[in-house]
Amino acid sequence: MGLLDRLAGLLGLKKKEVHVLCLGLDNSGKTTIINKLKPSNAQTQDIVPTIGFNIEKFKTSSLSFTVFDMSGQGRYRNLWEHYYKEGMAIIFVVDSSDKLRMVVAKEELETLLNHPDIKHRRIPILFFANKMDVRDALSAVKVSQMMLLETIKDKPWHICASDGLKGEGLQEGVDWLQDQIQAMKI
Ligand SMILES: Nc1nc2c(ncn2[C@@H]2O[C@H](COP(=O)(O)OP(=O)(O)O)[C@@H](O)[C@H]2O)c(=O)[nH]1
Ligand SMILES: [Mg+2]
Repeated sequence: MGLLDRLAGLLGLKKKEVHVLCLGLDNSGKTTIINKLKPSNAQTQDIVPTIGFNIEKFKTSSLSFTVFDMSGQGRYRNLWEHYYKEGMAIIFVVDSSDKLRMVVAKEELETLLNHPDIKHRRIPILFFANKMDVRDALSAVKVSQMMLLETIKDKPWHICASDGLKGEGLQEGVDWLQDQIQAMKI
């Protein structure tokens, strides 16, 4: 059973589909986290093997996920921005152990929040302060300060410390996201 089974089941009853975007820099732990979350009945869709732009897609009866790296000096930006419109919830993964690249992650977040397809929508954003197991990793509070999350006023957001390898912290995040999606009354 994946951690999302309960959420997928709940939405399946309503016959609704929710599209979740999972974003973050490469190496932040997106693939690891998503694999932990994947419901047992998930079907992997077209994994586009574009060189330098890695996108993963999978789908259950009621949830569909698109996962991609916001890296590559924006070279692939127009490819990934294409997916913003359909996103109804965002999971943004940050590597808490990589202080240098957190500045880049912060800039990518800023660009995301200012995008016309995101800016005026109340999309819930779940942040994972991932790799909390690494020595010297920043705490979720510190990550939230570095990423200037308090400046996000017009969207519900939440941050959880996570260990993608062990799966720790993921359920708390998914529970929050589930509440947000339920509140969306879709
Ligand atoms: N120590 C530690 N390593 C992690 C964690 N999550 C992912 N990793 C490792 O970080 C690397 C990048 O992970 P991956 O999921 O491929 O990142 P992606 O590029 O964002 O999809 C891999 O070697 C993972 O095993 C974590 O919570 N703690
Ligand atoms: Mg990946």
